[in-house]
Order: sequence, then C-alpha cells, then structure tokens
Amino acid sequence: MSLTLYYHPLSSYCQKVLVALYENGAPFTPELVDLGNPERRAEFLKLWPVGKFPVLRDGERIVPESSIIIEHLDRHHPGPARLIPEDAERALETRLRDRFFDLYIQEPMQALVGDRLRPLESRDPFGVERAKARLRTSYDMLERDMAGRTWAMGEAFSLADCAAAPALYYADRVVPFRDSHPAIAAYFERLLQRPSFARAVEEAEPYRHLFPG
Ligand SMILES: N[C@@H](CCC(=O)N[C@@H](CS)C(=O)NCC(=O)O)C(=O)O
Repeated sequence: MSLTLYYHPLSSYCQKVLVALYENGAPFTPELVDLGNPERRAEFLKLWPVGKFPVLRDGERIVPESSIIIEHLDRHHPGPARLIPEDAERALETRLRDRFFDLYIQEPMQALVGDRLRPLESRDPFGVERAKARLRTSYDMLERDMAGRTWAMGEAFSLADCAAAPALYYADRVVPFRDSHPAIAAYFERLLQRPSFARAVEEAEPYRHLFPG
C-alpha cells in the first residue's frame, strides 16, 4: 500500500513521525497541509476532524496520532530500524518514555509557544508559569535518566527518541536546558547528529521564521 503523510515540516509531532520514516526507510508521499488555507483545512478535517497533524494514509486506512503512526509503520512497514522492541517489557518501557516526551515535554512546550502566539490581552501568565515548572521537573527527571545512556532506551534508537528529538529541540527554545542539564545537552547533541533528525530539521528551515520568538 502507498503511504501519504499529511504534515507540516515545522510541526514537532510531524517531525517525530518524519524521524521514524527516515529511520525506517519506508517510501511515502509528503503532503504539506496549510491549516491557514480554508480549503486545505476543510479537506484535512475530512480525514481527521480533530484537525491535528500528522496523519498517515495507508491505502484506505487513515492513521492519526504520531505514536500510533510509528507503531503502525513498525508493524506494517518494518524497515531496518525496529522502533518498538520485540520484548514486551521493553516495549512497555519504550511507550512510557514516548508518553513522557509527549505529555511532559511537548505539551508544556506547546503551551508556552501557544501563549506567545496569542494577542497580549489573552495571554495566561499563570498557565505559563505552570508550564515552565512542568518543563523544569521533566528536565530534572530526564537528566537523572539519561546519565550513562546513549539513547532513551539505552543502546537502541527507538520510538522514544523519535518523540524526544523535536520535543527537546523546541523546549530548549522556550526553557533552555543546555547550561543546566549536561546529560540532556549531550543526548540532544546526539539527536541533532542523527541523520534522520538532522534531515527533518533541515527541511523545516524554510519555515523557521514562523516560530514565535
Ligand atoms: N497527540 C497528537 C498531537 C498533534 C499536534 O498537537 N499537532 C499540532 C502540530 S505539532 C497541530 O496539529 N496543531 C494544529 C492545531 O492544533 O490546530 C499527536 O501525537 O500526533
């Protein structure tokens, strides 16, 4: 079945899936979605009314949600890189780490970026402080966790690293960690050098000016 990825190159969750696709080597057609264009938005909402990307089309099947897309690729289009370990316990641990990056790094990062995009009178200083505190707690947890590890699950690159790379990339722009958290900084450097993520970052470059601040 042919694969189409509905995405935007600047989007952190889309980059998470791009990293998986580039690791896996599965051929796919990229379909850039401009949510600011009413026609394109309406077409996209027919696929996934929630209106969030990435969304993968695999033949007739529509697969939303970045983690589920990566699971789908691993199961139905396995490539050289298996991103979910075979071992059930390690698979569970990998999914937990994926959830950690999505819920406790991406989510507060998105709240902070979203606040910058609001008109001044609609900003939410309380929400901003709460999101910053959540990020600092997550950094402290991750700093302890990454000591002595190459990737989030140890030696094998996994789903959790796909989630980590764009989450940390943008989180560092809103609450910098490189001076305060050396183990995360070293991990992030490895992620930046990883060809799959380096490619996603390079492809986002023409849109970088759209990132606030
Ligand atoms: N849980 C979703 C989150 C996806 C998400 O938040 N995507 C953002 C871009 S990074 C989006 O579509 N934003 C547009 C909007 O909310 O209107 C996933 O893992 O795919």
